[in-house]
Amino acid sequence: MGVKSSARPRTVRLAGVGLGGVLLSTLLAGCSADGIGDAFGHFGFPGKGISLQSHRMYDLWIASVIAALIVGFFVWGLIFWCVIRYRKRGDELPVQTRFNMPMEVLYTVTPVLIVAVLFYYTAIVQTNVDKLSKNPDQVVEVVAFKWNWQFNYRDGVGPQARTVASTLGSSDVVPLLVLPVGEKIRIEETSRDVIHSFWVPELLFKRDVFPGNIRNAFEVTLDKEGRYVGRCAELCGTYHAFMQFELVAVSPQKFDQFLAAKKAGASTQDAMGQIGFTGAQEYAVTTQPFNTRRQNHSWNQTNAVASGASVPAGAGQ
Ligand SMILES: [Cu+2]
Repeated sequence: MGVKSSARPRTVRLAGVGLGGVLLSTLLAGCSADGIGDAFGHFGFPGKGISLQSHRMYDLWIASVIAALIVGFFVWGLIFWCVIRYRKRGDELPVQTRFNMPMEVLYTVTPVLIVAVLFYYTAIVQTNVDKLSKNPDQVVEVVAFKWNWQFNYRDGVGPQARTVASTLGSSDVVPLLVLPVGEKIRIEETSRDVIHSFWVPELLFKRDVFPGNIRNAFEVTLDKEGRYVGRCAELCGTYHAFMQFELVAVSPQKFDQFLAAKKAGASTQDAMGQIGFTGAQEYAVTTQPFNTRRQNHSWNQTNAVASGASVPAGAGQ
């Protein structure tokens, strides 16, 4: 009797799992995640990203959310169906279906399958994003320090390569990282003091910058010109929040001109001027230098004293 009454839900569940699996595989296999993401505000991501690598991560994210929603709607549906179908009708004890082995196996196997599928696609995307090519088109060494950035354009890969041009950030000028679209760019990271983290939200990617011998490297191929804010994403001290930079993605022709100007001794702002950015455009447009001078109103103590004075007697500390 117990087996008979549980037969229908099990069939429904099996059918649902099968359907979910097919949908999940189709979506993760790369059918149009873009359109769905657009329609639902990218499900929390800042957008599709500006590099080939970020598009892969974006597709994985959208497909994973959709897979989760499919499972979610299925489970919510079953819950509401049970609540209504099996609501209390009298004092008689309902049919007990515990120790139903097929059910128990299904409960165990289904989540394992879902995790395995998600793991499989995550591993593929991660391998792709972490892949380093033998001969990148550009190599940039990112040097982080308290509390700014230096970008060194290099003539090869590894610590033995030479720096051919450099941009150093200061408290007055936000450093610009000018890079070409459509080329394989290797970023090599090193820090002068503590651990920082290189983060351009639009790349949908960040990577820690370590001091010492650890030289983290990754590659991006940008596919959208524009200007994008970059930040330090690892709490590194008092002025951590001031560690901003700007990624300027330009055409390869403009990049070559920019680099030639830098090699000839031009400042980054002058070199920006030579490739068509004038006036305020020579400087960062997505962020601005912070005021590094501490002032009275930026100290919490001032407020603490003011509010402390208004605490009624006996209200405690
Ligand atoms: Cu930092």
